[in-house]
Amino acid sequence: MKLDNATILKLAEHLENAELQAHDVTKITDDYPDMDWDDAYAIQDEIRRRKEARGNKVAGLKCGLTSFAKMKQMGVETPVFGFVADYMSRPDGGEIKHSELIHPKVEAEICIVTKAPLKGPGCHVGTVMAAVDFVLPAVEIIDSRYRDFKFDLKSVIADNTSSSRFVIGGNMRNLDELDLRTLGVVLEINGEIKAMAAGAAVLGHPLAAVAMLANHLGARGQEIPAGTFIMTGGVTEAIPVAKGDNVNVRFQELGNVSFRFA
Ligand code: 0L1
Ligand code: MG
Repeated sequence: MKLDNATILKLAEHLENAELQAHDVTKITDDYPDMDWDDAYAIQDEIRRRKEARGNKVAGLKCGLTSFAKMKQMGVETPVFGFVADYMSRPDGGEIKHSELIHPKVEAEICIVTKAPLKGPGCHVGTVMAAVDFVLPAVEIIDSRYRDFKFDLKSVIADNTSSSRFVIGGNMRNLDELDLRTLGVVLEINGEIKAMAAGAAVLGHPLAAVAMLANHLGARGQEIPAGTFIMTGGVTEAIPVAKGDNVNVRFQELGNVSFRFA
């Protein structure tokens, strides 16, 4: 690690305040160009600790930048990992206050809940398949705290991978009823199709993202517990949204997820 503990704490407070007060900041690597990957995840861990100390719960884990479309959109080649907290959840069919966010974008995600722990190294799609309890659809609302969504990977990891809101659909399915690679997704805003893709857009198979997450945590002496909700990453590029927009995502076999920006 390149940053001392006091700097980790200061940067976590700085980024979490930007999230909670909905204001943007410049990317932290501008001021700390030597920070490394461990520093970035240590800042994210401190943000998680701050939320838990305030009484919030971790509601799930997320993989980000896992689709070829998103990697291209953001000019990166490596997935990142973060978490979503309970207060970020909004109901299917409900409203999200645009004024509570900086410059939100939406992305459609194939999600799972685990029924057994997953611990890397050595996890792969087959290991993950054995640990999946059920599959369900969700839409993530990302909201980078960085001005104009301009960041590098270390900055975005420290910023908890732009987590801000998520909406889970109510239709769960067993994995053996689905082929996640060919599962189609159509993202509409105000009735207009903005993006579409199939599950294979996520690293060839959405569960490959979960395997990467398990291996990433395993390298840090951690595991994915049974009963964990995991978002495998946007299948398409993320689409910016404005106040008043109606979002509807059609997931083949998994139903629709819809909500409105009020
Ligand atoms: O969930 C995501 O893919 C977000 C990753 C962070 C980068 C971004 O804000 O697009
Ligand atoms: Mg995402």
